[in-house]
Order: sequence, then structure tokens, then C-alpha cells
Amino acid sequence: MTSAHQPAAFTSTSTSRRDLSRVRFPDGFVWGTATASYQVEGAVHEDGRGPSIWDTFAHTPGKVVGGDTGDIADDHYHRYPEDISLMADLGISHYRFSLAWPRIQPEGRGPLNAAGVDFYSRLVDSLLERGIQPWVTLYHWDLPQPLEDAGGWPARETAERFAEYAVLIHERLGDRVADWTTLNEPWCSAFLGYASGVHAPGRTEGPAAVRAAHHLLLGHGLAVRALREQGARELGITVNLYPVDPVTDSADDRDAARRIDALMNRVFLDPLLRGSYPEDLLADLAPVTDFDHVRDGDLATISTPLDFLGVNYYSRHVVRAGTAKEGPSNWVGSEHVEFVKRGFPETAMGWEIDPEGLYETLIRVWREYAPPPLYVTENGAAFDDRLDGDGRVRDEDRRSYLEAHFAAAHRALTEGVDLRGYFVWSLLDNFEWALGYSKRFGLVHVDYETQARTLKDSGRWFSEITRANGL
Ligand code: NCW
Repeated sequence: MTSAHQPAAFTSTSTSRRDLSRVRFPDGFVWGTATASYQVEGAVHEDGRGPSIWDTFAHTPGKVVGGDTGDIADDHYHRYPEDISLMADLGISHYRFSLAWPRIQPEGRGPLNAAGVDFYSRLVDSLLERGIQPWVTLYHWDLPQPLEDAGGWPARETAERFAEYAVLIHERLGDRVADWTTLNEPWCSAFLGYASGVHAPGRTEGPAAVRAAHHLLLGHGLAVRALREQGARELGITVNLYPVDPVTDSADDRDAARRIDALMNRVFLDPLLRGSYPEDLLADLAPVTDFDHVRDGDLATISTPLDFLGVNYYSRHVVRAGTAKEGPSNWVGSEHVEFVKRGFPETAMGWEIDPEGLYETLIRVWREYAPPPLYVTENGAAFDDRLDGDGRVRDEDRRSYLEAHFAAAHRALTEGVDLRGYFVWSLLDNFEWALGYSKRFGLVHVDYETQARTLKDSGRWFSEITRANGL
């Protein structure tokens, strides 16, 4: 089989310390770690928090590996002071976390829940006291259940509720939080939530997923406009991007790669940064939807200028033309592709390790879209970590993964990409959605029995990187 794309091998030689000895990031480069509310907070019944779609989904038998739920998670709701101390040890300048909308508006509409707001206010103050800037994500997948009951993201009203929520919480935290990200990975919310159904709310309706994607974008645009009027300082969105390559150079495989690139990358990049949906995507999706949910003016709202674009990068997709109309890789039913593994080393998620893909992604977005400054808002890896008898986690695999990806990002920087920062996913081992606690992404190991935190070897190494601002 010929491969149309031959990425640089992920070898110890290409990432050796000697090769990287002169890798220095620009002054002021942001180094951070990231988490998300439902994945770390726990305390799901405390202080007036309402249920989210993830509470419902995780408590539905068969939806999450091991029957795990986020009920307790990392108990970050109570242990955030300890976690902030860990961040201070890591030497990070920024902490990216998300707000649980159902803590702030338990019904997804109406008045604020003061106790929920207080929690985030205390968290922000505690971060600032330790010299760590809070980087807030407004929505990382935990939609208030009452809004799902009213139609969820496929319903236009959800976009309006989201913008209202954004305004209300910005009024309370905007004096201390400079950086606001509207959505995290809207692709996952739309297509895993409403098409494949592997994420909450677990619906399997292709056309609904396409409507959800639009209303997520619309909610983003409405929120950006409203927050701008409130004088918000730095506004952006985070998308998950992948290079998509055909497994061979055949016309069919190249067309398969084009379809997946449209459905995973350009479906968000084009509306956000060009104010239109890609023509080829509209044509591909014609059997599924006629896009009659898109109203005049929506795309102008969605493409309201941003201060930064967040990029989450984990791997590359390689595809071949297929015939299957259903299955895990055929979310809306128009894809007809198979995802191909190349035999590269993988993380515990089964995602091939491909740092070159990060370089390509940053260069591509920079050259094709002329975006605002970029941040890598997530990159990291799950591995089968073991807490050794001497209390150490020797996660050389994670260290080497991160080192190779930092170097790839640096290469993009030296070639002109305005990359301003890098957040490692994740600070802590946490609830990995449908995979429960079986996958560990943290720089810090969490013992879920005792809630004991242990800095992994990769975390210790990361603290050297943040302090040296280089490799
Ligand atoms: S699952 C996922 N992740 C992980 C999660 O912990 C975090 O909350 C997310 O922002 C790590 O980063 C993101 N992303 C889902 C990717 C699904 C890819 C499906 C590809 C199908 C071919």
C-alpha cells in the first residue's frame, strides 16, 4: 500500500535532548494545564448545582466504561486549593478550566445560582493569589439537562440561552478573568453527542448533529458579540483539528480525505474565520439536510472577529474510501470512509502518536485562514501509568510525547505562526467521558480511592520546561 503522506518517524533520535538544546519559546509564552468541570469537580449535588446531560448519560447503564460517573471525579470542588498548589509547583502561568453551566444556572436559564458563582469566584481569586491567570472555558460539554429536554443543541433556542449565560457569568468574573473561550471542541458536542451517540446526550440523529453544530457556532457568535459589548478583553474558541490524509493517492481516497476534512475541520474553521460553510460540505450533506436551520445573518454573527483561536491537537486521521453507511466512523451517514491505522506507536486512547501532525495543523490554519493568534489549548496523552512502590509514576512515554509535540509547535513558531501558548491536557487524571476513569491523561496521578495526588515524572519534567521557557 502506498501512503500519500509519509510523516516524520516518531523516534528517539528525532526528539533527543541534544537536538532540542536550542529550543526556546518567545518571552511571555503561556504555559498552562487544562481541565474541564465535569471531568474533575465532583460535588454534583452541592450548592444548588442542577443536572447536566453528562450526569444523565453517565448514570444510564451501558454508556460509560465500568459504569463510572463524574459524581466524585477528582473532588476538585473541595480540593482546588491543593490542586492550585500543584499548579504553582509546575510553574505554569495559566490554568484553563471550564465552568459548569448547571452550577451557574441550574435550569439553563433564569437567575444565577449564587453558591455556584461563589465557587468559581473563590477559584479565580485563589489562582490569582498564586500568580496563575485563569483561562475560562464557558462550555466543555455539560449542558444543563433542562435545556436538552427542551431540544438541546439542535434547537436554536439553546444558542440564545448560552449567550445569556455567558453574559451573566462574565458580569461576575470579568473583572478578574481576562481570557474567555466560548466552546471546547464543538465537533464532539455535535457529532459525538447527536450523531454517533457515544457522548451525552447519546442521540443518533445525523441531521440533528448538523443543526447542533450550527447552533453551537451561533451560540459562540452571540456570546462573543455580547461579551465584547461588556468590554471583555480576550475572546476565543477552541476547536479540535486533525490533518486528514488519504491512505493512497487514488481519487477515491483523496475524496474520502476531503469529506472528513470538511466534516471535522472546515465545518467549524470556515464559518468562524471565513463566514461561510464550505461548498463541498453543503453538497456532501445534501442527502442529510438542506441547512434550512441557517438564517440570514447567522454566519456574520458566527464570524465575529476573535482575539485568539484555540487548537486542540491529538493525532492525525488517515482514511480510505469505504462503502459502509453506518458504523463508528460514519456519524451523519454521508462519509463512506474507513479510518486506517498506520502502525505508529499509540497512546492508551488508541490515537497514533504523530507530532508532525501538530506542526502541519498549525501551519495549515495559519496559512489558509489568517486567524488571530493561536494557542494550543490542549495536547497530551493517556498512558497506562503505574504508581510504583516508591510513590513514583515513571511515565517516560508521556514526557517523550510532550517533548516531541512541544518541538513541533516550536518549529511552527519559527516558521511564522503566531503561537502564544500551550496548555497540557491534563493537570490531573480525570473522568475521561465514555471511557470513565480507565484512561489517565494527567501530569498528576490521582488515586481515586483516597484522592491522593502524586506528581508524575512527566509533571516534574514539565516544571523544568515552564521555568526554562524551552526544551
Ligand atoms: S475525548 C476527547 N478529548 C479528551 C478529553 O478528556 C477532553 O475533555 C477533550 O477536550 C482529551 O481532549 C479532548 N476528544 C474526543 C476526540 C474524539 C475523536 C473521535 C475521532 C473519531 C475518528
